[in-house]
Amino acid sequence: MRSDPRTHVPSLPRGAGRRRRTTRRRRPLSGGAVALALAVAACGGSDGAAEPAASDPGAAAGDAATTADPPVDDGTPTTADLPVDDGAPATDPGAASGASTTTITPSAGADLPSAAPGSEPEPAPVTTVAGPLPEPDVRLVDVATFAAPVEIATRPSDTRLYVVEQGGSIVAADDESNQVVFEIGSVDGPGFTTGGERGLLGLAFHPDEDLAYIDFTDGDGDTVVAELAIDPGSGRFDPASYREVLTVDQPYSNHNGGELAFGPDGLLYVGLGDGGDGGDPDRVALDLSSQLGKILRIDPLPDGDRPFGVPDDNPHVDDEGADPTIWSSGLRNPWRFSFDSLTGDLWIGDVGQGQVEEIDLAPATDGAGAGRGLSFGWSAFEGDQPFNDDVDDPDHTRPVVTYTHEGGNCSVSGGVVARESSFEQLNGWYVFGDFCSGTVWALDTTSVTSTPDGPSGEPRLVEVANVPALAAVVEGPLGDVYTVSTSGAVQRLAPA
Ligand SMILES: [Ca+2]
Ligand SMILES: [Ca+2]
Repeated sequence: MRSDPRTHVPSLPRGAGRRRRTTRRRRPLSGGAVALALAVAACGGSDGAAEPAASDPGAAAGDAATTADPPVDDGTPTTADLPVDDGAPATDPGAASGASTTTITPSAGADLPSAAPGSEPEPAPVTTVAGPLPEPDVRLVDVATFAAPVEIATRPSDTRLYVVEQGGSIVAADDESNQVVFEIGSVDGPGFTTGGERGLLGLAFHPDEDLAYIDFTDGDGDTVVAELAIDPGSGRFDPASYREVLTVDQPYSNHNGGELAFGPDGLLYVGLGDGGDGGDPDRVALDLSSQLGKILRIDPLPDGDRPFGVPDDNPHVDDEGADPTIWSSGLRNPWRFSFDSLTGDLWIGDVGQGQVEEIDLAPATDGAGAGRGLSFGWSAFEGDQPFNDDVDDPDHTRPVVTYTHEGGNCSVSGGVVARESSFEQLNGWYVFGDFCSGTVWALDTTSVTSTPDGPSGEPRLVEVANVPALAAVVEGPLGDVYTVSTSGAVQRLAPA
């Protein structure tokens, strides 16, 4: 069913005042494919070691009974999708201390800008921060342990971390307290399914209203986005206020997306995977009549008698047969994405099939609009490699970073650009990682950009930490950056 585009979008005030908005103009850069594979020196895997631990169903160490069977990709045994609990301990003190530099080697056939001495340097992307950035020397500080945490959200005017537990709870935590503010079982809703890639997967707070939005898997295995009112003082969710905003049929148990994020425009972005199985069997990701394999953009407040509004500047509102909620397409499982709080750029970690993981960058224009109408290529392409040859997407936005499953990698967990961290050397770096290898990388955002002709610049990546079962890298309420492991640990990036 196609809902009608709304005729008017309220001009929503911006969120919390600490966010800065600046204008960044990008110099048009000539193309030049920058398809890079990361060869992580510390891992050095050269054989089948990248096989994910999905076949280790007993490994969910210490998780509460309601949470987290280790996710198993039920479609393709060779495919690892988030989250796969590899059973590793929540913390590895030895791994947390040493930063090392990631070696970047071009993949076969990569068309790289020349780095030969004396050659004309690649013009640096124009940003508000000059690069190259000083390299951060990272140590991980334990914050607290939770039951299969998969995400952290922040609430305007609240300095607590809102930790999302896959089994259905949300815990507001700070140095002095852990308070359960929501349990999915308290609502009169459509049921709940957890385990594997299902469960309570996403949370975002409205920038201007005392409302929270959750993304979870219902009793039928479908994706639901729902709204709950919050007590502004305690942050507790009111179960009686539960209201369903959006339901999306899920044909398979995996690839459910789960990210919810309010953009710089005050609208809600919803990440949805391609529905699951393996290889996008129904070819939905490039099909604009399907909400699967997309990032949607909605105004989650009721619009007349409709449960949400469709912004009239969504890219496909006038396209016959297209779903008007679609913002970006061609995604396999955009498990975690975020907006750069300084630039408005959209950064997506899109989980690969069996070979290649990718980070996508969609630049904003004057601080907004990042990703509008863009396709990211799946399933015509997996990362920088052709995939299904019966679909085509020649003009898709190519990833700025790719890495292979060598060395134990299996599934990218998208992260965040640090901008206001008290760890000042981290600011300007996009921090992300891999679920299986636990490798956490920082990407110097001044080293690369994305143009209509393709990515430009040579990604400068530093391996900064290791977090087994890494589900997310997020920005906390005061700007610091945290890692989230489904094994339980939430840790903060701090100077070594
Ligand atoms: Ca699914
Ligand atoms: Ca892609």
